[in-house]
Amino acid sequence: MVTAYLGLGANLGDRLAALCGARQALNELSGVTVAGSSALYETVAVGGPPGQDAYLNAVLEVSTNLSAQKLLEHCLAIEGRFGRERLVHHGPRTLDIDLLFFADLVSEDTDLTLPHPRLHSRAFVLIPLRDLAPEMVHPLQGRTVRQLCDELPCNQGIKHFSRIW
Ligand code: PH2
Ligand code: MG
Ligand code: MG
Repeated sequence: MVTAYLGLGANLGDRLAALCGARQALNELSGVTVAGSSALYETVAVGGPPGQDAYLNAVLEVSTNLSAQKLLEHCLAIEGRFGRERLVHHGPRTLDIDLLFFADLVSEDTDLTLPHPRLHSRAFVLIPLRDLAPEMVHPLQGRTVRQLCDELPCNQGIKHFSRIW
């Protein structure tokens, strides 16, 4: 069994239903158990077209005996079930599920870069990740999630939304 961390985000449609539904769908996969959930955060959209609605973001910890590639395939399929369309780069989305860490695996596959290539600079990922894994060391940055959070420029539009979901 391997511990992996998944970043969830939605800024289109019923955001809370999408995040809750994604967590349930992940837990129902054979070979995947959801072992922890961060709080929910409402976050200002980073990148993409201007004027987008705010995101709900969260991070899940999963235990899995699947490969990183298989887990990614399941994540993409679940995004599809929740109506994900890929029209505009960083455009609004009903559900995004990103592989952040897969144990301490480092991979530069074109379709699966691990750790997620932007996680160390994104407050909307690091702050929920810190709820679950503050002492996890980023294998390329050589710093803990807590340290990476402390190095972020001041609060980049991240609001605590709810602990329970
Ligand atoms: N995801 C993106 C681009 N921008 N901004 C926020 N606040 N939250 C996200 O999850 C997010 C984003 C690409 O996946
Ligand atoms: Mg993403
Ligand atoms: Mg994605």
